[in-house]
Amino acid sequence: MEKITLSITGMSCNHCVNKVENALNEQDGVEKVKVNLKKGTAVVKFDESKQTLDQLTAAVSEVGYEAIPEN
Ligand SMILES: [Cu+2]
Repeated sequence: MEKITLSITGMSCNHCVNKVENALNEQDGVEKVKVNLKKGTAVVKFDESKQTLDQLTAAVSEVGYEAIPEN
């Protein structure tokens, strides 16, 4: 299991948080997602044999936000 933090640009309210959370939760192998609106981050726990960092950032940009890995 891998745990990463994404810096998310463009979130302004809880609606944005839900969109990002849902987009990440829908991805294969994603176990847990925690989005923090104030910090502008998403912490994602996922199975690295089923999911990639590139695919996760792509899923976020598909719903209209920019995701950059912090670690
Ligand atoms: Cu919003």
